[in-house]
This record gives sequence, structure tokens and C-alpha cells, in this order.
Amino acid sequence: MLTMMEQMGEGEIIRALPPCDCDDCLFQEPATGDGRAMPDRKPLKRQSSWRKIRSFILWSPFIQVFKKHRYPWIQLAGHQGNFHAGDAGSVLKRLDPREQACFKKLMSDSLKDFVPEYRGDVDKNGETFIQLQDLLCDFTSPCVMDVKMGVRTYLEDELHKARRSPTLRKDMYQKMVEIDSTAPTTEEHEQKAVTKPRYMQWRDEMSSSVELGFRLEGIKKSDGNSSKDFKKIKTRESIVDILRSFVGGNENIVAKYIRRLKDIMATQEASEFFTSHEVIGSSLLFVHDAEEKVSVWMIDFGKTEPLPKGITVNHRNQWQEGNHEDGYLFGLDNLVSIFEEVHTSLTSSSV
Ligand code: I3P
Repeated sequence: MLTMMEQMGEGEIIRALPPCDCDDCLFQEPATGDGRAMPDRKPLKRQSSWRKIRSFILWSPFIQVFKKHRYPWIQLAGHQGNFHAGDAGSVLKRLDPREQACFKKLMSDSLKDFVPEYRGDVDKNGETFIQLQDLLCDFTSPCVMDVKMGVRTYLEDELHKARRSPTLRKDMYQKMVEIDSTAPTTEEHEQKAVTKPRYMQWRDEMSSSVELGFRLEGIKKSDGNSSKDFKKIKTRESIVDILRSFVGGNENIVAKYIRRLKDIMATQEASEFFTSHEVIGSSLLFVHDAEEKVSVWMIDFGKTEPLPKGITVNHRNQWQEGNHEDGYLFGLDNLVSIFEEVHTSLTSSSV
């Protein structure tokens, strides 16, 4: 999350900022719930008026600068259209009741210092947003990396609902064949659609989520270059290479990341919030700049739920349906050890 447009009229920004120009956000499908295949992707209603002026605004120099330099996180966020400018030093994220409930609890939890500050709710143009601390406003030309934590990215509840009323997604089938045309079954090829849990499970296996308990979602370098092309990055070795490049070979930055990750882990292990929730689809946001300012925050709680009564998790045990384990700390253990490997490789090569 990034710096606000302090000097601009806020209403102007809300009107002018594109909900998003990525495929994720311009084309989302509501669930039909009746098992029918969804039609081809269609734009959200809210966004259609935007699209009329989209081609004009998208290429205006203001928006280009705005997106590249002031809001690099827009390029990394999974559902980029959910974000808008807030007051100075804040960002607005479309309200999701589950996420709002998490932030309310987190503000009085020991994890408070590792999540963006929740600054209440804001109504804009008939929609409600949560206002969150802009995590990047103290950085100069930061490098940003989004790492999605856990061995799975779907809630147990999503699996149950999908079994009760399977909804077929053509867009997910398309995303699947773009990555691997042999991945869908014969039936899925005939339907040209897959269910969401099927797609999510395949994505988790295809990336490092299942094996390592985390996956790289996106990286934005200080020069503005960004990549979300990590869907097939699975092995420890390939992640070591990517992280080494992300930190620009700077061992001090790596050491600071390791320290921060260990602080996060120790705090999570003792946190009332963390020990009582199934944490799914949540990311760690890594940020550093050329002045060696470094931080990591926990973000995205739209799929973080209180555990059912009587269930406890340690976030490290293997997931079996019904036990609600999410593999978050299993992933964090691996992430720390991979960063340590990067650190060793940098210190040994500098001797
Ligand atoms: C998306 C990713 C998101 C998920 C989204 C997927 O796939 O798994 O986490 O949103 O579902 O399309 P990909 O990264 O391959 O593009 P949620 O976590 O909110 O479910 P959606 O299309 O239903 O929003």
C-alpha cells in the first residue's frame, strides 16, 4: 500500500482513479449458485460507467504518474479495484465485513504493530471503505513484494459451499489453460469451465503454496518494473534467486528482513488473534528502499475467520479437511530459512 495524493482534491481522485485496469478487477463474476456455467466474463456493473471514460483517463499523464510512482501497490494487489486514495497517509479499501472484523480485533492484539493501522470507515459515492494506514509513505522509491502465506488459499467453508452448489467459472478455466493447457480434465475441457475450489487447489499445487507454505504473488522494483509472473515458481532454488534479485544483492536488507520475520513469527505464536483464527489468503508485504529502510507487514484478512468452537490450530500441522490448519507458520519457517540461505550466499560471495 502506498503514498496518498496529499495535494490533490480527494474527491477528484476517487472519481478519477480507475477501479483497476487489470483483468482481475474489470472482470469478476458473481456466483450463480445454481451450478450453471457462468457466461463469458463480464464487467462489474459499478465499473461500466468507468469504462466509458477509461481509455481517456488511463493514458492521461496524471494517472500514469499516479499509478507508477504514488501507488506501486496497485500493480501487486490481487483485487486492485478495491483500493482508493484516502486522507493523507491512508488508503481506502472496499469494506469486507470479515476483514473489518479482523482489523477491529487486531487493533487491540499484540500483532497491532505488524498490520496497517485501521482508522475507521469512510463512505464515498455510496460505498463504504475501511481506512488503513498507508504503509509505504515513509519510503523513498520502495521495492515491494507480496507473498501469499499458507498451504491453501481457500477456506474450508468455500469447499463446503462449492460442494453444495458448484458454480462453474469460465474465466478460471481460461486462466488455467493459459498456464497449462493439459491441466483441465476432459470434462472440464468440454465445459470450458472449472469450479473455483478446483482452480484454487490447482494454483496452490502449481506454485510453491502446497510444498513450501507460501508463494510469491508480485514484485515491484524501485525503477517501477513489476512482475506477477510467479505462478509456476515452486522450488526453493528459484525463490532464492528471485529474493536475491529483489534485495539487489544487499545483505543488510536481507538481515533486516530476517529480523522482522522472526519478530512477526514470535508475536504470532503468542497472539490471541492468530491462535484463534484460520488465516487464509493473507499476505506478507515486504518493503525496502535504497536507504536500507526495511519492513514487513501482515495484510489482507478477507479470508481470515475465527476458528469453530473447540478447534485449535498451530498453523504448522498438515492440513486435513476439518482440522482448519492453514500452514501459515510452516510457510513462515520456510521463508525465514530461505532468506537465511540468501544471506549466507551473499555474505560468502562478498568474502
Ligand atoms: C485469483 C486468486 C485470488 C482469488 C481469485 C482468483 O486467482 O486465487 O486469491 O480471490 O478469485 O481468481 P489468480 O491469482 O490465479 O488470478 P479470493 O482469494 O478473494 O477468493 P475470484 O476470481 O473469485 O476473485
